[in-house]
Amino acid sequence: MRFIDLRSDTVTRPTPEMREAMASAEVGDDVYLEDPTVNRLQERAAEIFRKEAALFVPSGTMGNQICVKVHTRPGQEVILEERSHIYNFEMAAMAVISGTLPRVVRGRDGLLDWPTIEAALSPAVYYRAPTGLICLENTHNLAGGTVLPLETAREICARAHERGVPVHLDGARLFNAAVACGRSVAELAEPFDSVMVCLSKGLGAPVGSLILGSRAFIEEARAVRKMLGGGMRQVGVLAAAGLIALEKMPARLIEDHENARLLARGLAELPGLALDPEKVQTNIVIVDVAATGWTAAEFAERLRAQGVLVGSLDATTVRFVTHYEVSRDDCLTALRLIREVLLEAPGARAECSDAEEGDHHH
Ligand code: TLP
Repeated sequence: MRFIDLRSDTVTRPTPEMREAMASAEVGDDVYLEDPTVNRLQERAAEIFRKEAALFVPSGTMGNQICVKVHTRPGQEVILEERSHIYNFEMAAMAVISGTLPRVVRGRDGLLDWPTIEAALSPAVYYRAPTGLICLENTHNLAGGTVLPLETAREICARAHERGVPVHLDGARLFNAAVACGRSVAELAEPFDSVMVCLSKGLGAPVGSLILGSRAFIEEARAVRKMLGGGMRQVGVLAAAGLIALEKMPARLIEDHENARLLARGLAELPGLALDPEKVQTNIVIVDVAATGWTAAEFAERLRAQGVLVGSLDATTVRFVTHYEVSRDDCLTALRLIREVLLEAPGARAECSDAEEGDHHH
């Protein structure tokens, strides 16, 4: 069976063009700084993002954690959003690797603003752990791919800098944000001291992320990458795919956003599924399935049996992510299959019998 895989944009496989570029990539030992393809990728990325320097890293997680480590010292606090990836899905690395304490705050749709952050800053008294860093996420994954407005990012960074606090951007899907708000990634990255961006999500590269910042920052980051075991040798084979991801793939992300909106509008009409399709800005759709009477895992299991893969985030929510291996037709097929699957849902049956009895108190 061919699966329609909506679990994540991380599942995308390299395009034929990437495969060719990988096969013919010029390589050298990148720990000696001698891999020409890696050097080209990093220079090109620095140009595109208008930052002084860039560093190729094995994963988004390592990229984020290198940045946390370079910006902070042990015993400091890091302010981040309650549902942020760095806090939820990176194995407490900020505590283990950097000795820092997360101070989480809640943002509307995952998006923080300065007043919320200001209230969480440590007062400058000797018995409180100082705030060493603020981390933002754009797009915000668990809040449903929401886009952080550039004005908000500018204000947060300007105010944080007045207080001497650096700001890191988890921009795993910054290209999606750029497409959605009609800005360049350079503009979206500008206010931040460091940015991590993934090549292996919607951009389709098989492996790899980049971190961007000042030359001095990237020099320190390279040392931390080595410490974590992320110094790679003839990694130009991956950078070759990364270059194509960077140059060619952003232009088609708009399709993923259109497909996500199509999916969201269709899902919103199905019984038992709760979501606001108006809130879908990029390639992520998060749906509450509680009213189906199934858990998210049970719902995902039923869909799998029909050839549709989705991810369950917690007991009642599932995530759909569009990407270049899912077409508009696939989305329509998925909607049809989901509609059929929902006919079996205990919640849907309850709705029918309630309606028959004219009983609506549920
Ligand atoms: N996100 C993955 C899962 O880990 C949840 C996904 O399928 O979306 N920042 C953000 C905002 C991310 O969404 C992810 C990956 C990362 C960082 C980490 O990237 P990797 O997986 O390369 O370590």
